[in-house]
Amino acid sequence: MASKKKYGERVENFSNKAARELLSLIEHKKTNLSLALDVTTKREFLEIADKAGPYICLLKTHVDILVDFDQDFIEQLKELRTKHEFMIFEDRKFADIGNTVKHQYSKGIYKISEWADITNAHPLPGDGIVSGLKEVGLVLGRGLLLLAEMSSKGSLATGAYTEAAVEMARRHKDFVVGFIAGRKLISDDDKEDFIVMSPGVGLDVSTDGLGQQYRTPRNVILESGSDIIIVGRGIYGSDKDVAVEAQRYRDAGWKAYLERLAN
Ligand code: S5P
Repeated sequence: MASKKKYGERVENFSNKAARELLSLIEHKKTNLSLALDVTTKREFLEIADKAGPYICLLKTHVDILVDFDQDFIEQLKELRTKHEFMIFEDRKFADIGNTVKHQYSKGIYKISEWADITNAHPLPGDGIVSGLKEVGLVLGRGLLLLAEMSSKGSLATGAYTEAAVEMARRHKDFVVGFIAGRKLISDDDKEDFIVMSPGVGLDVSTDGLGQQYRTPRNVILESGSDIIIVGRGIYGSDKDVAVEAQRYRDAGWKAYLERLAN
């Protein structure tokens, strides 16, 4: 069952700083849209982020695809974050043992923990991955999502694997704030709450030729009980007016949420 609670009412369900901030932001900005900005140059990235900024709650990055990544990119990203009031989610998909991911999260050239409010990890290696990331991120007020399901065709993250991801999250509620999944994974319960973010959202096409599978905001938010729609090429793809499309997805996501509350 989808949650009937407003985003703002769910803040108290979380001790995690990033989760509390995100739910408050969604409530007051009235958007459950996350932009997945997978472009490969700083210039394109910053231009699109500036145009879409007013309509999103969360900007999802893949900083390792930028050909000209540098510290200036991070400074400009932070400026946009303040200007438009969105949070940042580095979609790093950590997948190694705790000791390794700890370094990957805080060190190297990207120093993800310094600027990303939220990041994510595959539960595949077991609890150590969460413990390692938590050692770095919790004191900084960061939050983690576990990839409990994937939107791509043939994904192996199903059934018992997905259930094990939920159990893992339950053991680390201070740091794991939710899931990447196509649907709400736990039944409504006043005592526990997780934020579900769903990628593979598009209004115009159903696939991308490389295994991605698209569903509509209505399907994801209203019918499947997810909380945040993650949209990429549907907004910045070729011939798209970024501001117009961002507004269109923002409106569709919010309408589906309002319908869910009213149902
Ligand atoms: O299962 C997943 C998980 C993620 S995080 N499927 C996904 O597509 N993603 C990410 O969402 C993917 O890495 C990409 O950044 C975004 C979808 O982009 P789009 O252009 O297909 O909307």
